[in-house]
Amino acid sequence: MNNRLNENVKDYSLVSRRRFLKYSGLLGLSLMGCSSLKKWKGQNTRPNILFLCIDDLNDWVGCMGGHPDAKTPNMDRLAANGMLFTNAHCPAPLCGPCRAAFLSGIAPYNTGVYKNRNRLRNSSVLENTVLMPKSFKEAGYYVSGTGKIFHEADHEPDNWHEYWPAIDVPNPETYAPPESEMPLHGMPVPKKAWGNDFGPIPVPNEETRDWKTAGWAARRLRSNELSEPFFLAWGCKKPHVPLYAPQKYFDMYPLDKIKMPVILENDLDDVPQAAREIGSYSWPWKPHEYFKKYGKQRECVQAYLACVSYVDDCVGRVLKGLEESSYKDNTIVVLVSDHGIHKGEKENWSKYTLWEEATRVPMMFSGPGIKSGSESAEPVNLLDLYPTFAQICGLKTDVPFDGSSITDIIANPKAVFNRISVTAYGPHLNSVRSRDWRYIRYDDGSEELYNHIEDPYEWHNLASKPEFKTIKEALAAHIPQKQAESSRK
Ligand SMILES: [Ca+2]
Ligand SMILES: [Ca+2]
Repeated sequence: MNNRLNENVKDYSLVSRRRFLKYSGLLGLSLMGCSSLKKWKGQNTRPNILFLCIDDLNDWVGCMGGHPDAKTPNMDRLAANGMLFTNAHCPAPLCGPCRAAFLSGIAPYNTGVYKNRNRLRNSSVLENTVLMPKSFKEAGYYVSGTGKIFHEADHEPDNWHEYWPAIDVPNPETYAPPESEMPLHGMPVPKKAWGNDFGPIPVPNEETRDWKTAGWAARRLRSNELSEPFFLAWGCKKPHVPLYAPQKYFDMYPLDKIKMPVILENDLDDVPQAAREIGSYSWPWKPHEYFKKYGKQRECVQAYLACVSYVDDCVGRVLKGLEESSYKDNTIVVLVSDHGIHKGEKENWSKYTLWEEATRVPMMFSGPGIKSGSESAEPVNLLDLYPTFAQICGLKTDVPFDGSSITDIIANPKAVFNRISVTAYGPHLNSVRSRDWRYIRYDDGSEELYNHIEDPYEWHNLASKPEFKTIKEALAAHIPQKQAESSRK
């Protein structure tokens, strides 16, 4: 243990140095221009990017081991054909701020976009920032998309050459149960809680949104009519609540056979009060109490797993389109989720927390120059996507990135780079993840510290133990001292 602590402390100084270079712009400059292109595995032409962005998918993906029952053969195959980042995290544990961050390359603590009510362009920092799709456009890529990439009203038509179903309509119609039948779960929750409904719906895939958008993406790829290089983005809305999916996906997970998440009784006993004031634990309608009272935990877990398998089928549909196209050998497929979600752990049934369940995301890269079956436990963040694309695809951007390219990890999956991932949920409300540790500091200064080697479920808060003072301070040093106020206007 002591060795590990010492090693970590020593290595943090290297990370700090890299962060300094990054902030000073030196690293950013070195990533740009044609010299980096030549380095991308000897490719003569710039690769296409097929970007698959899932909404609210946690680590309940077969290859990530988050849930032993999860059936996700398509995502598993994608990971097996490329590289899986097993320690990838979100910049913010909710849709809007996370997407604002990875689309701009700038972290919430620098933009002030912390909550879904913050519009991306209302941040004075992001007012004129060239966002990721636009940057591809400016670099000569053909840029198209469908589904949820930007968060709702943040969608910007001029970032794209083409969008489906329309340039200013990012999502097609989808089936929703009639109000008279809601909520499908049958608990007498207040109406404002119906958005968190779950249950099987009596329609085939063809009447659901993600199946439709996946079909468009697959057709577009299979048409062989996209001009190259291209950036094609598919934004998948499930497994975001409400957890509705066709019955056949529920049938894949018989209720009596589902394994429930591993939960420690009274897990919240050793966390600060501030931790109880975020996440669904803090919601007035107390979802956890409802689930306990009506015994619905198992059904909710089943519904989430059902939606995950539905999503996986949609992923498979898009990938089949690519495999049957002329682009399959020159396209890098990147799959991520915007953040994770709790399913009862720490009495939460939501995102909006700074624990592993909410911050950890699937991230996989597959395609030319990426070794099949490679895996890295290096902490990475969705903020690293834009700088990575900039390097691989030669995007000439001057965005002051808060992340950095992960091509060094792709080239050396087993190497240890001692990177750090920071997640933000408000000014001075941050979580830091290293390879082995998580440190959380709330805006009232209260703290949590978890040793992921010995305590992967973050059950035992070590923050108050004097013997961990050094490691705690080393992790805390990665939290930016200056943090933007909320940008909401
Ligand atoms: Ca989301
Ligand atoms: Ca605990």
